[in-house]
Amino acid sequence: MTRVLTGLQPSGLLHIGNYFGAVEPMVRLQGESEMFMFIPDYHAITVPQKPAELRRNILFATAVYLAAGIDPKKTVLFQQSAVSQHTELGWILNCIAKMGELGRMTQFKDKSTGKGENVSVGLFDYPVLMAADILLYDTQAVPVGADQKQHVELARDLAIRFNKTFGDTFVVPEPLIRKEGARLMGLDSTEKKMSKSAASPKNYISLMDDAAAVEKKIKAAVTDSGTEVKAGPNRPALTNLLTIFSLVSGKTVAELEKNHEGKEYGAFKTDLAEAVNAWSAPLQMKIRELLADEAALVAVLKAGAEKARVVAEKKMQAVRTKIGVALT
Ligand code: ATP
Ligand code: LTN
Repeated sequence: MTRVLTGLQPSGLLHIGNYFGAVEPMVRLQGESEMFMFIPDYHAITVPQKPAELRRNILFATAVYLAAGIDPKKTVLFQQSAVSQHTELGWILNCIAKMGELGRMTQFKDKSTGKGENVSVGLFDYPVLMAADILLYDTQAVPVGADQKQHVELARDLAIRFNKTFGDTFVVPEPLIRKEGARLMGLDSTEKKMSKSAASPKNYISLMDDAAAVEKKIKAAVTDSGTEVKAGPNRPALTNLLTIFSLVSGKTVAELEKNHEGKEYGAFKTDLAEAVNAWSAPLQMKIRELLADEAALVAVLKAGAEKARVVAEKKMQAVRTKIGVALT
């Protein structure tokens, strides 16, 4: 069975790009793979967080995964900070990672631009902790959106480097990036991906947006010149909207184009907003139900951490021996 692992930062807001890029692929793989899904709360603190909010966001993320269909009997679901082997391996990998390779990470460049020296060391070091998350579990496949490919490649490089230096220890992981929907673009721009840290909320559709907000955002979304509801290489805006439509409705882009032949952008957008809302309403209801029982969410994470710890500690024992710090 393939070992699969992913995590999404608990930032309080999840948009449909996050959902289709990383959550839904996990749900689909359940049952046919060995699944690990965790909440990278120590990644979240690479930028300042208010403690009470972070706590709430960890519980929210847990509720979203469960509502999406992650089954704790089939997926080991846990909090990163509850398994201290992540930070322990992170430190060791820090000692083989190079400043140069981390400096080339585009996410770091994007997030640090304009901030001068005033960014945390953690933000720079973020991908090394991510490599530790992946390598601890002998992960073979990492479902992520296209933007995280470079980070998974760093995890590969570090695994190969460690194995060469100290002997075979880590499985070399592969990113698992879906064909359609691995990089949903912002609604307000065809140049930038949908992103929770976008300047305007018009950039994204949050999983928790109500029907009116979704309609407003979709109505305001940029379109391509012309009037046809058609995807194509020179039609980035309609391609993006049709991709979203296809993801939420399960219909193919070709089918959707056919259904909207001769219709104007306005009517298409109304249909799209309806489809998004029909998809998100039951999900939102489940999320709210789950959030109402905080103790149950905490119990799920606790049970998951116990299982994860066993796997992670076994790997760490091998690592400590290989590098020479284990004395007995
Ligand atoms: P930020 O923009 O603040 O960095 P984000 O929206 O990119 O946040 P992350 O928490 O970095 O979200 O990503 C969580 C997961 O969602 C990752 O696997 C990432 O690749 C995926 N993802 C993020 N944005 C998109 C997108 N626009 N389309 C598809 N997948 C995405
Ligand atoms: N960097 C990822 C979150 C993340 C992750 C991981 C994803 C942290 N550790 C391990 C996959 C595997 C992001 O979504 N921004």
